[in-house]
Amino acid sequence: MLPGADTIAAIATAPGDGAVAVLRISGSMALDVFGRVYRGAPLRPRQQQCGQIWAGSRKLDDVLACYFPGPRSYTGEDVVEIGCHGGAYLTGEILRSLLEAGARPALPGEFTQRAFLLGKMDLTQAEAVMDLISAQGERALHAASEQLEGRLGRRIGEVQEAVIGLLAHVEAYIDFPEEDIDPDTGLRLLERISGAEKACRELLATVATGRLIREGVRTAICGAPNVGKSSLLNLLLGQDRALVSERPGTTRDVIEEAVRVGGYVLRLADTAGIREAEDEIERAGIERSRRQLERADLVLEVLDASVPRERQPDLVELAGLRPGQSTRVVRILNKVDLGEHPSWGGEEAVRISCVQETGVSDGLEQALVRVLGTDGGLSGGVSVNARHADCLRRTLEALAAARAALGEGLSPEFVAEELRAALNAAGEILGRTEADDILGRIFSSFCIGK
Ligand SMILES: Nc1nc2c(ncn2[C@@H]2O[C@H](COP(=O)(O)OP(=O)(O)OP(=O)(O)O)[C@@H](O)[C@H]2O)c(=O)[nH]1
Ligand SMILES: [Mg+2]
Repeated sequence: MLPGADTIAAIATAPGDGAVAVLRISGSMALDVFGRVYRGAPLRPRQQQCGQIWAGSRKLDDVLACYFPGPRSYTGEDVVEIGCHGGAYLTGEILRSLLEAGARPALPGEFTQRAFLLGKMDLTQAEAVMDLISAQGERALHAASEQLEGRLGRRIGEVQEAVIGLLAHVEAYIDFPEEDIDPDTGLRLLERISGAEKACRELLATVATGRLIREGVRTAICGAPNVGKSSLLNLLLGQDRALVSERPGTTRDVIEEAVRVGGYVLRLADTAGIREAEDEIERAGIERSRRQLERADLVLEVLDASVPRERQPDLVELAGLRPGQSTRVVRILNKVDLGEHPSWGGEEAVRISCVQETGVSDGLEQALVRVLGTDGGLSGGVSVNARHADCLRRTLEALAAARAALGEGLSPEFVAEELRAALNAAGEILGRTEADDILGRIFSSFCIGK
């Protein structure tokens, strides 16, 4: 449905009781709907006014209300926001009175959808609104606010501009069929295609980091029995969550908890110590450890520093974890309070003691940030999600095809077709395709009479 066709209303704050709550009305009838339930100081644009909400002859609440005339509002339509007391029943009653006054209940995300449809934001910014709301850690918040601010949109816009420029050139040759693309121009076009490909590749390289930031880092605490895995989980959590005992084989089931470290959210999984177990239940637990290990983004490999190195199998020996696979591994030597066995000398590892609570904030957390923060992309404040990555891959395929067509000396129509496909795929990221307005852009910006 087109924006403006009807007026929507919803409770904008989280369900439940709170000091205050906010309801929102958006649409061409927003002011009328509100006027039917409101008695108080007349609303003036972007100024809060005091008044009351009434359901017929029943006063519901004293409220503060603010009117944002479109297009200078969140959705781009006329919007009224009502700040009321935050009871779940009360807000429900106010919403009911708004619906009776002619609004319809908003669908999930509909305010933001309208903002997108009315051109207040591109699709990456609309997605960022959701990311911002669901952010659990500092990095997720930072990435979402950068995206909301339009950083990713601008990078995609630059790719689009480059492709539109290329297309303009190629289309000019189509208009003069007697001319082939001369080799010099061909070379310059190839270079510009490579430039656009490079920009896409750089963005695509941020997808792994983007997922870690948005969804949290799946982190498995693994190692041999009794090395202190559960103790480490408890220490990171700041509470006695997992059972700890001096008996090897204590943990059987996987225990999962989330913790914030260095701005990341780690989804920690404490696992059963891996060894050749006789006991069937322990074997089942160890099987689960292996599964956690396989799907983890990050493995905290715990070893016992007080035991000679040759008697402490590492994860490669224990579980066949091959170094160099994409999983990041942080090696931890625990129990340094018992004295580190000389055979560990020179071993690159984070040294901690779960009993004395040393080495975590100064050593482990820094190591985690180092290993998680090494992916590119974060520095530019941009990281793409899976949807963006899919569009970028298709953009790259089309650009490669355009490059091949140009290189093989195919007619300009073929090159133009691939470039248009690239433009559409990149445009999907922003929720729009530029195909329709290419012509206008070409003739206004490109001098055809060379
Ligand atoms: N001295 C010392 N003992 C520790 C340290 N960390 C853990 N322990 C002890 O080591 C024993 C095993 O600790 P857990 O945390 O249960 O070890 P785990 O790796 O989870 O063991 P499983 O679940 O059996 O695989 C317990 O008696 C802990 O108190 C440490 O830093 N120093
Ligand atoms: Mg344990």
